[in-house]
Amino acid sequence: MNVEKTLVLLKPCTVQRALIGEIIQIFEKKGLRVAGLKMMQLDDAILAEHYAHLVDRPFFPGLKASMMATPVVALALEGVEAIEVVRQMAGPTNGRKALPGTIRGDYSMSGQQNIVHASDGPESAAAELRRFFRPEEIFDWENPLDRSLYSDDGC
Ligand code: IDP
Ligand code: MG
Repeated sequence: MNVEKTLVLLKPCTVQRALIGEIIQIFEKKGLRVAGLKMMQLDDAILAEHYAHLVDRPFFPGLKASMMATPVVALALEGVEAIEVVRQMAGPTNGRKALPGTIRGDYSMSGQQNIVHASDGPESAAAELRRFFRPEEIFDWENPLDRSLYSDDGC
């Protein structure tokens, strides 16, 4: 049973548009478990690390400013194959290209102000969870409803 944890950031555009609760509810309704949750103000250092693959792009200063405009909400979400499930739920980067039914497709008209960050694979999920959470801020809790979320073998 491939239970994974993945990192989601609710971006400042989401905080400003008062969509924090609505977006968290989408993940909860899907059956993803909230294993960690915190609000935090990002700075230059953490964004240079988090978006290291984009530091040389012309839009990087604007991206950084947009990610520091307000605090973000960081979520550690858990579930079977959670990393891929959450990426599918987020949809493609550009909200104008993302299909309706995805979070970006339903809530974003932008390639930058696109509501959520979601880890894109097992290595990045592990690194990003370490970047945004201390170990004691991520919780493993018993959920009796797991039996109605999954089959006995996790299917
Ligand atoms: P992802 O968030 O779908 O994984 P990445 O390519 O990793 O997409 O880019 C990280 C973030 O950088 C995007 O979510 C978006 O906010 C921003 N971004 C990506 N491409 C552009 C662009 O061309 N212009 C402005 N911002 C961009
Ligand atoms: Mg990415």
